[in-house]
Amino acid sequence: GTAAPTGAGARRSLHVRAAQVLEDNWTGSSTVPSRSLYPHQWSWDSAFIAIGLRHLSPLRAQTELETLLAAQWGDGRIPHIVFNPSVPLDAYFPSPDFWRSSTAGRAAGAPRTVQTSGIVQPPVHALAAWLVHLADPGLSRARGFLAGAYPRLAAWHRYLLHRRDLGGGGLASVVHPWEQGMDNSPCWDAPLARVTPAPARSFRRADLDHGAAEDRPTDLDYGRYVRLAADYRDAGYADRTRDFAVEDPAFNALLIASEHALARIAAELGATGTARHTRAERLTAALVDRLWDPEREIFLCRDLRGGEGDESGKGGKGGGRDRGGRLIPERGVSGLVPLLLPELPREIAAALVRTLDGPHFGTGTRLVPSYDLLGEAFDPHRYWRGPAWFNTGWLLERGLREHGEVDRADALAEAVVRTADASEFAEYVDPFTGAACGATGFGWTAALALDLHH
Ligand code: 9WN
Repeated sequence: GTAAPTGAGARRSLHVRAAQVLEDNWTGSSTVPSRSLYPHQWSWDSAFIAIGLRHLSPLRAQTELETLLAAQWGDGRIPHIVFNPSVPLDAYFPSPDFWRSSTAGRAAGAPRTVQTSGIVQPPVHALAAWLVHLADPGLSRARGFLAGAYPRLAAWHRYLLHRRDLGGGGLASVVHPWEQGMDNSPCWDAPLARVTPAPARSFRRADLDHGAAEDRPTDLDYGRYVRLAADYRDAGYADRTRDFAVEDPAFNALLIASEHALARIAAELGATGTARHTRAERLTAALVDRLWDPEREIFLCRDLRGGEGDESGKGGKGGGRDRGGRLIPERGVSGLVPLLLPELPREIAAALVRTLDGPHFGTGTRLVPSYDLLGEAFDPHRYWRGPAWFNTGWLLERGLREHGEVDRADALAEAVVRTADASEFAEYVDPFTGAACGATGFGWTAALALDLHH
């Protein structure tokens, strides 16, 4: 093809274009993932966005996280959406009148003044706060940024490690696929199949006003998402006795990485972080013990409610059922994300790199797909069932670098930056061609390309 511009000119223009996306999506106190599809503040989006924003404005990056933390619930949960009251109710579904956080979430300590959802998203926040601090420690100290964030981040981790340890093995569970952030990943198909969908006429999907139906989850998926969320709401957002409970490798790896970051934050504030580092090491051991599949050489999800009198309960050798529930025999990109962890056993890190390069994720791709190329459910355009996403690319780049795979990390960084720019900062892309899918001008795509470009 035609030679792409190289050198300082190209570098500057990518920087300018990415900065423009983040400027366009900035509301004054936070950044929306997309002006069209997602016109509110999303939890893990904000964490990734802050990581890029710190290169443009450390103050805006700090503010982004502070706005999110201000919507924290009394029980420690950080909601997955903080609603913007000036956006019309029908612009996004489910809207505040569905979640009813300030009434249904009262027992769990939902804030009174701001409307939020009642579920959570992956805990990237302490990691983001630490990286944002490092971008301008002087400003951070002057504003008391870490001192303000620390107790909230600590309460967030406490919530996940206590209220969400539904399997009793030390890991946090998600109670809805939206919590894990890879909504329609085939990893969720089996646990979701047990959920009776809410009738299609009982809700209206606003996402189809902006996104192509064949690139989005199906109506049947939505019926199940709605049922699960409504049941959780109707139980006052109490975490005991959820029918859907899954231990996910990426969610837990991010919790562990954030626990390490929280240890560094504590040390910066003059306390000792040792206990947190030790806990992170213990959690890493639990992750390996409960979710590692040595034959497939990837981490799997554990369906805590699966396997009871269920034929597929035999999935995998022994299915790991002695530890409660069963492992879901599907390869999702989530199972590669633990590469991020510094104290992962050497042989496991090496196995993950093999899987990343091999036929399930590597062969013929430009960026890492969200799901197994050889899996029956693989679809290069449908959301989390195959397309490549930029946040997982960023996490895997970090993991490769962490484990000394410098050449692979450099190549992935380059591919992420080029594909982000060429796709107009798409939400996700065809993993083979890099063709844009979903929204363009997507927040974390711009932010993370900016971060890797630096
Ligand atoms: C539901 C905002 C979010 C991301 C998720 C992504 C998508 C929402 C949706 O958009 O989920 O939370 O409406 O599909 O799957 O990872 O945080 O960008």
